[in-house]
Amino acid sequence: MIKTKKLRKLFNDKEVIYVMGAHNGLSAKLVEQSGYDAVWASGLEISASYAVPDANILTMTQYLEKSSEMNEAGSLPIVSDCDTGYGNSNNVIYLVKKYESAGIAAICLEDKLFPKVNSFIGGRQELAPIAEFVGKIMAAKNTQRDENFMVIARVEALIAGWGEREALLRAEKYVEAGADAILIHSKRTDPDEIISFAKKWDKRAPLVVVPTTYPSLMQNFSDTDLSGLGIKMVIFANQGIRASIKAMGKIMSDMRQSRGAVSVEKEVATLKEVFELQGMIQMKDSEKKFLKSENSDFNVIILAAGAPQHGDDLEPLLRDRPVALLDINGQSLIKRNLETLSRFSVNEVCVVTGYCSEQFNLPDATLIHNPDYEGKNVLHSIVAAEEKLKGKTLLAYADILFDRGIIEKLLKCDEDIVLVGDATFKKVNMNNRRKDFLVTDEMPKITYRSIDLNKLKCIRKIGGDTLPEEAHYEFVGLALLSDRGSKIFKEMYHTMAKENKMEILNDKITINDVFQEIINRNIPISMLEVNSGWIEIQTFENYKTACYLLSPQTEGTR
Ligand code: SPV
Ligand code: MG
Repeated sequence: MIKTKKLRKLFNDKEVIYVMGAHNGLSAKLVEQSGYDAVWASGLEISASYAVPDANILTMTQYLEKSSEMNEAGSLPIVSDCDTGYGNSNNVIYLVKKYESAGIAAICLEDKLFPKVNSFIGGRQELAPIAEFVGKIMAAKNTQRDENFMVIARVEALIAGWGEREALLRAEKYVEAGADAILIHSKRTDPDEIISFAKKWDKRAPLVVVPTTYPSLMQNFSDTDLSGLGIKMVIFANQGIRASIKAMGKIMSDMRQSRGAVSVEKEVATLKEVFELQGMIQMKDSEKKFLKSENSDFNVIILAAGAPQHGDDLEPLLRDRPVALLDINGQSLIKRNLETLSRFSVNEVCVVTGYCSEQFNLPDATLIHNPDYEGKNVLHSIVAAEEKLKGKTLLAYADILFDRGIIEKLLKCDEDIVLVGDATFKKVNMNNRRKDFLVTDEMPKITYRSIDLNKLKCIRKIGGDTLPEEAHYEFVGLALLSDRGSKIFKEMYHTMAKENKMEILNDKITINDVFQEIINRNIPISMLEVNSGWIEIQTFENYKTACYLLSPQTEGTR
């Protein structure tokens, strides 16, 4: 609902409208969260937030900017304190146009002389002639386009010491000029003059009060009592900024005195609360929907269920943890990969766990437990996470560490199924290493130095009985499937299981069999050639290399 209408409805429907002062988007948000009906864009708070006096030092544009900021921060209507209107009736005409088009629900104009000073400052409290102020109210009402936009006339006669008669006379004239409500202000420490005024005023127009100096009004009068007196709106004008000044000052000086050695965590808002207030959570959601790039919008499935195989020389290190949780210089293998992936716009990371699954603690990932992992191959884990294999999906083995560059290159591929292959396996010691060999339509020409690694190869054969001598590449354990590729892959293993009259889950079919069958049925599978950017952790030697390559000293020299 448009905010002018919202405020008008509150005037019609609510016994008493509760309004809290604020000075920026953040404080306005807190007002809303605390359950108020509207926000008072307080002149005192806004000027204090600039560390300048509440005496028309700031310009209308500065006040308006803050009102707009508060308006945009939430769904509450804004009642803007516009002081005297920043000049004469000409300024008021301009002001109403600007405030109305900014979506402000109501303005409040006070009958003092420009430049005003805050009502609680002794001395200069000069009232404008009645006629002049009546002219401003008429100008405001004549300018507004939305019938629900409200103009509140603020009577300062009690503040200036001109007495109740003058206050009543002024209120009368302002309502005749079209004011929608009267703000009767008082600096007394008891509510007596407000009560007396209200009784004599006798509900000729709704009253607004600001009980800064007379909080006993709120202690001694219920909403029904206030309503009976014609008091429709209560504004707590400045307590918010006063609370923050005190709290900020205390924390800042406590921290300075203790050199930050004392934790103030319990006394300050959590970062999560700050992020929520500034809309970071919504921003993340919109990023998912709208922040499109070549690298955006894909899911990741990390296949981390496997147990160490008997005879692996890593076995002693993996007695109480899966390989994904192997510590590499203070951070686990999987956390390093997740950190790399966090630089991309990933929809969801799903980790399929099995062996030592209770050891996984990855708040940013969806964990899917595959209880039946023992002795099974990775296809078994893919099936366990089948519902996640949809859209563009990156499949990653958990025993490899990859860098950002390799993922960037992979995401640039438009083909339905792309596997990452590396030809340098021929140069490294192959003891005790499991390999998935690839034969492609082209021999690798250059294995170490090249400037044209971007052309994709076409895979002819994968895994199975492929011998190292005939292999061109090894599959590194990273594959990117498009939405169509994901469907093809899923359909294929279901078809294979049906045709062979076997359960997929009985471990007879491997991931390589599925890829091979796809190729056999003339659906192309591409291969992205890399010769760096990844390492596998299958042997103790691999592990030592990873620790060496990722030690801070080595990383610094690269
Ligand atoms: C303000 O909040 O700026 C007001 C209310 O005008 S008071 O400061 O209480 O006068
Ligand atoms: Mg003010």
